[in-house]
Amino acid sequence: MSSRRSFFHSSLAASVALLLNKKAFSNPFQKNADGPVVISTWAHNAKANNEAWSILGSGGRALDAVEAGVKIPEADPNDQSVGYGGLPDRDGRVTLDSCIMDELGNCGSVMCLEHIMHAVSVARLVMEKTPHVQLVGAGALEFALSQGFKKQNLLTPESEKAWKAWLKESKYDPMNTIKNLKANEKKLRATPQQHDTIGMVAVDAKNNISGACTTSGLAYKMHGRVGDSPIIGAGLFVDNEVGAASSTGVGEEVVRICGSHTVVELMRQGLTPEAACKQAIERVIKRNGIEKAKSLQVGFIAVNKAGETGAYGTIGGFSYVVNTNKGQQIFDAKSIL
Ligand code: SD4
Repeated sequence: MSSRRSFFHSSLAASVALLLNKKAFSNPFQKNADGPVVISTWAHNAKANNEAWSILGSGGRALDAVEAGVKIPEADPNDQSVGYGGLPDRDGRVTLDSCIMDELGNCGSVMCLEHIMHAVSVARLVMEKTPHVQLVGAGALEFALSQGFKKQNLLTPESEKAWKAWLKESKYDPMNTIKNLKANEKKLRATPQQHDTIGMVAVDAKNNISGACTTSGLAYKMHGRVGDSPIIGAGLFVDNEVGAASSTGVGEEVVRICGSHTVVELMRQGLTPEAACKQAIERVIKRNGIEKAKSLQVGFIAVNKAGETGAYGTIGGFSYVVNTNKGQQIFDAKSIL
C-alpha cells in the first residue's frame, strides 16, 4: 500500500515536472534522438574522448565508455595531472583521487590512492564489489591489491624533477600549478604535458548517463589532501533523469558549493547545461569576490538527458571536447572573468 502510494506520488511529481519543464524531464526512457554523446574537460583529452566514443558509437554502455576514456590520461606519463606521471604532493608522493557513477545512481570512489595507475577502475570495483562508496589511502590500496591490481611507481623522472625544483621554494600555489591557462592556451594545446584533471560524462544509445573523474590532484598539496574529483556531488554527479556534470580546477572551491550536484539540480530546474554551469560558476565567484576569483580556475562540464552539452569557467582558458555521431569538436568554454 505504502509503496503504491509513493509510486503514485512520484509519478504525480514527475507528471507535474513534465508539464512545468519539458526539457529537463524529456522522457527519461526515450532513446536519445541524436545518438550518444560524450564530453570531457580540456581540449587535450580529445584522445580520451575518442576512446570513450569507440564504445558509445557501437552501442556500448556509458559506464564502460567513461571508464575506458579516462584510463587514457591515467596511463599517459606526459599527463602531469592524472595517474601515472602525475605531479606528487609536497612529500613527493603521487596520490590519486577518482570516482565513477552510473545510470542507477551507483557510485564508487578512491581517495589518496598510491601506487595504482588506474584509480578509476579501482573506484568502479569499490562500486561493484563492496557495500561502500568511498575507500581512502591504505585501505583503498589494500582493496586494489586484493582485486589483482599491481603496485607500481607512479612518480616519473620528469615529475620528480619538477617536485625537486618546487622544493627549493616550497611555495604552495595551486593556480600556478593549474597554470594561467588563459595566457598559456596556445602552448597548452601544443605541449601535451601541461594537462589537468579529466572529468567525463556521457549519454549512451539507450539514453543512459554515466560519468567518471580522475586526477592526481593539485600538485604539491599536503599529504592526505583530497580535492573535489573523487567526491560524488562535487567532482561528479549523475542523475539519469536529468543529466550529469563534472568539474576541474581548484577542488576546494568546487567542494564548497557541492559543484557537480548543483549543476545537475540547476538542469533539473530547466536550465541548459551551459546556463547551469554558468550559475554554479557564479556561486564560486560570489563566494570569493571578483578580485580573488580572477586568479581562480574552476570549470564545469555538463550533459543533459536530451544529449545537449555545455560548460563554463571562472576565467578564460578552460576548454572541453565533445564527441557525437557527427564527429569530435573542441570548444573554448565561456567564462565570467
Ligand atoms: C583537485 N580539481 O584536486 C582537482 C585538480 C584539477 O585541474 O582539476 N586540476 O582539486
